[in-house]
Amino acid sequence: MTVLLPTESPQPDATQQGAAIPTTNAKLLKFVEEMAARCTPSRVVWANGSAAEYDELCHLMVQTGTFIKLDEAKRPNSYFCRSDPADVARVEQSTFICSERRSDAGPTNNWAEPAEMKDKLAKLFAGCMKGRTMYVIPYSMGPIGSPIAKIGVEVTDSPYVVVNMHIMTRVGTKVLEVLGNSEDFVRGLHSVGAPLDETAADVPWPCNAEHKYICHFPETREIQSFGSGYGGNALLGKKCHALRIASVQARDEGWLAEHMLILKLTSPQGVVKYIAAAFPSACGKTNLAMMEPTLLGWKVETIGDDIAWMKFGADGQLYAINPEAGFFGVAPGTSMKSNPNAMRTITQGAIFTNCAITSDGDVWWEDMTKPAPDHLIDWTRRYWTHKSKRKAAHPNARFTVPAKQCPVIAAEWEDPRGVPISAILFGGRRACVVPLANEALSWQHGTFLGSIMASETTAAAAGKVGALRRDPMAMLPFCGYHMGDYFAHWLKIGKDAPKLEKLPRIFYVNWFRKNAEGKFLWPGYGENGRVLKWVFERVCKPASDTALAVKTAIGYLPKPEAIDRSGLSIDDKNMKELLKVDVEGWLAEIPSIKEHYAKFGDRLPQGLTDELESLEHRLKSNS
Ligand code: GTP
Ligand code: SPV
Ligand code: MN
Repeated sequence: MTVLLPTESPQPDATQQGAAIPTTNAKLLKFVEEMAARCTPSRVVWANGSAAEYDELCHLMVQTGTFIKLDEAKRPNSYFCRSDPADVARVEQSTFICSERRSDAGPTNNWAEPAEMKDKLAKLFAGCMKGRTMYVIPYSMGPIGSPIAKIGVEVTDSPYVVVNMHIMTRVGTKVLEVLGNSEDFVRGLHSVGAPLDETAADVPWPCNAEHKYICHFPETREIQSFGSGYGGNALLGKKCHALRIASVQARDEGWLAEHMLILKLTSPQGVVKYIAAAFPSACGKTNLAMMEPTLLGWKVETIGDDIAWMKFGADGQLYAINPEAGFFGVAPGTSMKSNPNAMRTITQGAIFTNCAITSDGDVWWEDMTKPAPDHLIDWTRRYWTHKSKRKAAHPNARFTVPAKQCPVIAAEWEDPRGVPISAILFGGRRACVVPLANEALSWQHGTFLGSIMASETTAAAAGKVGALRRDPMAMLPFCGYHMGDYFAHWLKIGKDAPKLEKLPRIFYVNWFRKNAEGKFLWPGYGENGRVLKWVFERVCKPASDTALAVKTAIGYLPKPEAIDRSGLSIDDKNMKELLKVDVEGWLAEIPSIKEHYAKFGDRLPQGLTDELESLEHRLKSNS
């Protein structure tokens, strides 16, 4: 860790602390100087990404009461942290795309004029780091030095952010070496927005209850985030950089930055296919990415669990990389039954935020074990017993853990060339209408299916949970530009594909179908391997092959016997329900799709209007 010149009370010779500024990059130095002058921290520290730095900051946070060290025998090198109850998730209503033109942010994003927003933010950031340390975090999204990696620098006053960025990205001096004097880096400014008076004691989770702003300036590749220390609001490499800013770069440069997991599927014969899947927040990406298929002989290994950057290779195939280095996964619901590989990943070296703690110094959350422990301290720091009516962990409680600790991380997960994608899955939480699995009729039809995706909202974002909303490609909160242009970009990727026959095939899946009593019809988790097997078998054959699927009004639906049910007790009635074309349900949905599409005005590509018309036509001639 490099400790440098305090901006207020000057220290005689910072370099005597062994602290040379680790870069001569003029643009970066200017950025850091300007941010320090604006935010007036008591000192500036350049993060070097070392294990010693990580330990030192964790230790510091134990001393300040932000972290609790978990029992070393139970969960080595792991920490527990509780946020302010007012700072528990992404805040979509406070997230802005400040493009030069309002129309470039589109109807699905909050927009503010960049200069006006910068003025407003300048007032909030002025002096906001008083009494705190400003950390400078140079990070790489993607393996350091790889041609597909992108560099960012996050300046923050939160040591919690520094240690989480250590896990989630590649941080440190090596990044600066690769950056050299290049001006090509994303500039991120983050503050919890809670200046410290000399007299006032700090709180365990400083944040700003009144003012939260997560702002993106796509044209100048800048991010300014104020007031929240939680997840995607504060770890700027993740949603802000790798999705909102990167999606704009991807549009300009002809690639895709997507909210997708990447998995490696190996058949009993040893044949490998790579699959990417876009599900909205808290809808099953981490679970699918590291699941253990119940079907004998099939294997899933993880490449990534949240974000995929995809580009065409010289061979005409779409290749995907995971730009992240860790998982920031939903804790509640994670158990040896639902996601054993996640449980094995977090046995050590992890940070847990907003879970409950046990009396013997370990963490707990809903469904981790059954029954629940008799008593706990819950995420709100209150005594909790299994009779308490409230949840012990916040529904958006998360673990942060290095990807390399995952026992099923694929050997090639850091291959800078990425992995060739054979199938793209879209999916969400839909209690009805959408079948268990369905293959798009074409790339354009697949883009259509992605564009009309709907899902029930979850605790990953502040606001109502369980409300059905359209979340195109699971990118509603993450697309950095006009969603109509984003659809057009997807269609263009399909049209410009160097080799059409090598384009990934597109599927729509739904693990969340419910019966009249509100119970899930499909067992999910490891049983989803049965659907992956069908996807695998489909992509091994041309789409028109009718051995495993029947062409219907909504796409290529699995034939009932095509989903392997060996060893699974699910009755025929449920299976029929899961695999039916719900003509009435789809017809009833058409007006809402039209309403959704109307928002995009003349920026909705014709190809999608055509698809909607054809769907309506096919459904009507079917019924
Ligand atoms: P983000 O990190 O927010 O982007 O979420 P994610 O898409 O990675 O979600 P994750 O895999 O963490 O899943 C969140 C919750 O979805 C889990 O805790 C489960 O409760 C539920 N879930 C995941 N897979 C399944 C499934 O196959 N069936 C059912 N019924 N629920 C599932
Ligand atoms: C999501 O909400 O999709 C997440 C968590 O992956 S956060 O990093 O907070 O965005
Ligand atoms: Mn996510």
